[in-house]
Amino acid sequence: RVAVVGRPNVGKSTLINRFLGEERLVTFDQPGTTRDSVFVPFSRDKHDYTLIDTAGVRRRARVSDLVEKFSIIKTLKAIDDAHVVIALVDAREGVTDQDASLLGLIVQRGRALVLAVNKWDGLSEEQKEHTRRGLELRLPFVNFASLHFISALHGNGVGKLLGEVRKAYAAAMRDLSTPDLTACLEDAVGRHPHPLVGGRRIKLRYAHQGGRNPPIIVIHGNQTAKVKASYRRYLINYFRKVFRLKGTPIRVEFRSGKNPYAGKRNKLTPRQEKKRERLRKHVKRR
Ligand SMILES: Nc1nc2c(ncn2[C@@H]2O[C@H](COP(=O)(O)OP(=O)(O)OP(=O)(O)O)[C@@H](O)[C@H]2O)c(=O)[nH]1
Ligand SMILES: [Mg+2]
Repeated sequence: RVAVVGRPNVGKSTLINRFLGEERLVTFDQPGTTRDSVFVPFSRDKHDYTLIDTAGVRRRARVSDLVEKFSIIKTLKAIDDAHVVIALVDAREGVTDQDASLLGLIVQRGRALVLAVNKWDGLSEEQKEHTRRGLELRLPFVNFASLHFISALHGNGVGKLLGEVRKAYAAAMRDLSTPDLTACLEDAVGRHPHPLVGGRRIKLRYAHQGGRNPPIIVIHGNQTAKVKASYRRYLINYFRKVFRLKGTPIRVEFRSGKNPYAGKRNKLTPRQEKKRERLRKHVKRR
């Protein structure tokens, strides 16, 4: 399932029509043309997709009417329902606050992402430059996604998108083995150890996969609560490079201690205490 999202009028329905090769969805030069998520089954090169056309999302503060509020909830649900999101940015408007907050949401939800700047046709060099700078300055946090400059209306650049969607999907669903992850972790730490914290070393011992879509990498060690944010980013980038995880967010979680209960006595509930007492008596009697 592939959700196409972006601000109103950015060209979401036009893009899906372009994939289909026919004018199936209503498009119109006015924001708010699509009000509800539309699921469109579609096959290309022996792969089956469900494309989800969504209502455009604008900033919450501006949303007054109720129909539109429901549209936004439906779009957020489409993001959750999708495996991969194609996010569109309007080249004529440049990168706006709404784009940044919508992309923030997609990353927060852990969705695989393909980013496309639409309406790239007939732009002046200044407009292009302005949009490029906007991407660099305002959207550095989605640099894990592949970026495309397209024209949904004329079809330029559209052909590559589905291949990138498949790659992002494969990355999001990858199985990573514990030995491979641990070797990669050792490598990363060997090259660039975590700085001492209060004169003590943080040990990162091994890593295993804790989930898919997005990949979650669980790292075990000691004092892991003190791992710095910058070091987490370093590790994420390292894993991303080694395992070629393009197009998907990656989560890294830390756990301290081999077994958090080791050496601790299990504290019983009053009920369990009573049961144990009963058992003891029973054993004594015999
Ligand atoms: N020049 C140009 N116009 C485009 C392009 N893609 C879409 N448009 C035009 O932009 C307008 C809006 O397109 P839609 O596909 O309806 O946009 P949408 O994102 O579905 O809009 P909502 O459903 O309102 O959220 C239409 O007039 C399209 O013809 C493009 O690549 N270049
Ligand atoms: Mg639409």
